Amino acid sequence: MTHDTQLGYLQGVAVPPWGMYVGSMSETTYTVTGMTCGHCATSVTEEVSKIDGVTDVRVDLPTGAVTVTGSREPAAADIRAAVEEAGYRLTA
Ligand SMILES: [Cu+2]
Repeated sequence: MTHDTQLGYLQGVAVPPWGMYVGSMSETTYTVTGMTCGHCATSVTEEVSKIDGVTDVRVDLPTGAVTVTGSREPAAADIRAAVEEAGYRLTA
């Protein structure tokens, strides 16, 4: 059916809205141990957000995954220091 084919084509070429950031933004995921609740996540988010160049921090509490977005990849030592300042630890 012609209509379905055209729709499929349009979906196939759709560009995700975040595509424009590729190449200029860096996203790195770290794993933090010791976070047990929303306050923990907020503490880590606040400390990591202070790092120069960091524009966004997302914390997934169940897995401890902390995704850091920035204008460049932050130094692992900076992330580690910020996490420890908040009272938690970065794995490996
Ligand atoms: Cu907590």
